[in-house]
Amino acid sequence: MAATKIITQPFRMNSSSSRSGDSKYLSSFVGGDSKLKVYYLKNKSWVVSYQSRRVVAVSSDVVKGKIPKSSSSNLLITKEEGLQLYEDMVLGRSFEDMCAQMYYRGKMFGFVHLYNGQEAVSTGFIKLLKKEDTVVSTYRDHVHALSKGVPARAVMSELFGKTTGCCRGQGGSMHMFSKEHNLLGGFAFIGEGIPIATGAAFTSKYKREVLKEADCDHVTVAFFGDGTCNNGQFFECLNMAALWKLPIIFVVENNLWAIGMSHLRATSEPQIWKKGPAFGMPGIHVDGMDVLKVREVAKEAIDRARKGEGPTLVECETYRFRGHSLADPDELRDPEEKARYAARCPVVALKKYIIDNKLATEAELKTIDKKIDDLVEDSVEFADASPDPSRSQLLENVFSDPRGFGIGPDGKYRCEDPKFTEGTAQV
Ligand SMILES: Cc1ncc(C[n+]2csc(CCOP(=O)(O)OP(=O)(O)O)c2C)c(N)n1
Ligand SMILES: [Mg+2]
Repeated sequence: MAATKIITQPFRMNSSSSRSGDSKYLSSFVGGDSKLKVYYLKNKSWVVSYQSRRVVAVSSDVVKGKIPKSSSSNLLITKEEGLQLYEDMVLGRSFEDMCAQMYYRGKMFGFVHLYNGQEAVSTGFIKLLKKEDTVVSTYRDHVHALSKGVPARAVMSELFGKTTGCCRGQGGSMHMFSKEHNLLGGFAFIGEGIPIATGAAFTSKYKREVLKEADCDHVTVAFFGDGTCNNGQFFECLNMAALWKLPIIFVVENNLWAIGMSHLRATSEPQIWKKGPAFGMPGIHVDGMDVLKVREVAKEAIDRARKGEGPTLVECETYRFRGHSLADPDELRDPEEKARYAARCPVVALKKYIIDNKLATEAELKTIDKKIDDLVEDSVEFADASPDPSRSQLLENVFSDPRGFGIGPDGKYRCEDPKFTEGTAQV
């Protein structure tokens, strides 16, 4: 029997804190081939065969090689594409800056998590999707919703808790949802969206292969953070997606922090992309502060999924420019680290690329800035002027015991009783 070690002293973990802030660890990569042992049933007995299968793992260096340096005829994006990407990223940034203002003015309730700094990931992926494709987000979801086409008015109203919000004001910041735009949330629990996304991808495959809807080539993109990758649902879903070759892209927004926990202290193998090949799918690391690199990687992953070649895991190295939520004073992170990533602002980088390559002029970009400023301002005015939900809406779309909390003995909703909310917050 093994000896039991009795720990009498407080146990201090070797926290590898010396790795904190070192982003070089993410730059190396490996790749290769592996043989897949496949068992199949033939004449009632099991037969083994070996299939050669490529397990791809690349880093952003591969993408870097594809980005032409000078010739404008050789650019990765057209003028129209460049302006579309720029507009979407400026929308994300301006909208979130406005959210901060409105939150501190008391217009929003509960936690509000902003996306500043991470825009290249949302824009790089979602702007390549069709309307029928599905996006699944996290609690940091406003910008994903905007990129997917949910109108700024509907997102802002949702944040204000108004009836004109995309969930009639019942979801709030962490629960953006739009059936019309195939945005399946918004989830407060970390990792909660990953199985939903896997299910959505399964639906597409089922429609195509079982229901014979030949034109159903829809893909799903699931976004989630580095901290979430230590959650079991991540591993379970990688397994299922690879096993069933589902049309899904798992996009890790590795901003190096999970609230106040450094990714490097929390994760035994911090190179998350390596977990793709471990499950038999490509794993890719990309510079998530560069929308053009993200877009190149996204194109390949989406194309693979659409062609029925299965899932991809993409790790985007990014950074959030604000605290975890607007309630976080953000005093834990090293100012030097913050300054290093601030210097790589994805919006500024794209603007420079567009100007340097003469895709558009400063004046053209300013016109977009102005258009977005007006749009965001309009969304606030609209949300502010919109009505609050009625009290009865509180108990709509919930499962409730008719004889219990929801409906009184008189058969009416208890919340219709003016005394219902007495002593609680005004609703
Ligand atoms: C199941 C669950 N456990 C814990 C939490 C508390 N929590 C909220 S955010 C967060 C950190 C998530 O970090 P990451 O996945 O890196 O996403 P980021 O906030 O950096 O975008 C945790 C642990 C939660 N929301 N859900
Ligand atoms: Mg994180």
